[in-house]
Amino acid sequence: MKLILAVVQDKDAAALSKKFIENDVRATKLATSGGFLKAGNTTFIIGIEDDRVSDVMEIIKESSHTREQYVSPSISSRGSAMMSEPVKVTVGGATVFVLPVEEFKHF
Ligand code: 2BA
Repeated sequence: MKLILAVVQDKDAAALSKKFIENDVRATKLATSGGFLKAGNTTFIIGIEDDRVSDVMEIIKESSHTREQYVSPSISSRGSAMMSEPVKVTVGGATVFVLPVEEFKHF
């Protein structure tokens, strides 16, 4: 068994949840925030049999879209305001980690 941690954009979370239900993929959804943009995103925790990992990865890939966002680097390292141009970053589709599961129990 594997544990998949998938960080996706909030805009993609509802469609991805729906796909998981349709495909009988059990998942837990967490409201998270990115360390860089400090904006909300969604992290799914999925416990899945080894032979279904590639199917789940494909579902995540299909449902997660790349978007461009602008960040204002407005505070300098000394904490004073700076006038600088917003910086464009490309966010997503999804950031996915696959971990081995030593033991799984469902009581
Ligand atoms: P954030 O940390 O808010 O990052 C949002 C986007 O900002 C990133 O998109 C990337 O394009 C950019 N970015 C992040 N750190 C940067 C830096 N130090 N310098 C320049 N640009 C930077 P994604 O790479 O698609 O990441 C989307 C979200 O996935 C992240 O939101 C974070 O919540 C999560 N994530 C990404 N890599 C991770 C990792 N190695 N470990 C844990 N979470 C990660």
